[in-house]
Amino acid sequence: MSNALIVIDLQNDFCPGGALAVPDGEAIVPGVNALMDEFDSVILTQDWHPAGHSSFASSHAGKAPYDMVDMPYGPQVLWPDHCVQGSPGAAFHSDLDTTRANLIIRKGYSPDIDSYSAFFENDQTTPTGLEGYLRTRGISRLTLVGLATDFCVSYSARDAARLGFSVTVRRDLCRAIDLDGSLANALEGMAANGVTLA
Ligand code: VGL
Ligand code: ZN
Repeated sequence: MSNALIVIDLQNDFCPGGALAVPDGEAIVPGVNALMDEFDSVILTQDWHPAGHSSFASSHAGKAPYDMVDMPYGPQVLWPDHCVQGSPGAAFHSDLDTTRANLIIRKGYSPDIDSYSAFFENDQTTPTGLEGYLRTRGISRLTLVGLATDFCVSYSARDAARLGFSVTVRRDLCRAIDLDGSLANALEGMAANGVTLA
């Protein structure tokens, strides 16, 4: 049974200077690069939204970033425009070692639905295909690192645990947005759902 390192959204827009900067986000890059050699497979995720995506506040008249809206699939935080397909902000941080990656999985490309998790879009049912990739390659143990702890890392970790993978989140190699207690909620939710926080 092999293991994989899943690096979540280590992209320019989530690093200082980016459109949706996660405080201290770029600080994890050297540690993430160094960890890659300990894994059979390295998988990168890339937030990849079309312009005018429904998760952008700019797509909703009268709304501002970090407001909430009700989508058909449930409540959704509205974000600044970020990770627009093909833009410099959507590119991986330039110091991230992408050469070791076996798979790059893009998410959030459907105009009407966001996708925090690397496994399912925010309706919690539309798959990204990552589960099939891991199962067909016999990968059962996952370690997650990246941005942001309380959104894409947490949603991915919980889905992975629910699907039966053995999941560890390296907290020292993640950074959080922390919106209204979202970090505490995410840590509690991951721990309660069988994710190992290391
Ligand atoms: C993320 C908000 C919007 C993340 C992505 O990578 O955690 N957060 N899109
Ligand atoms: Zn996004």
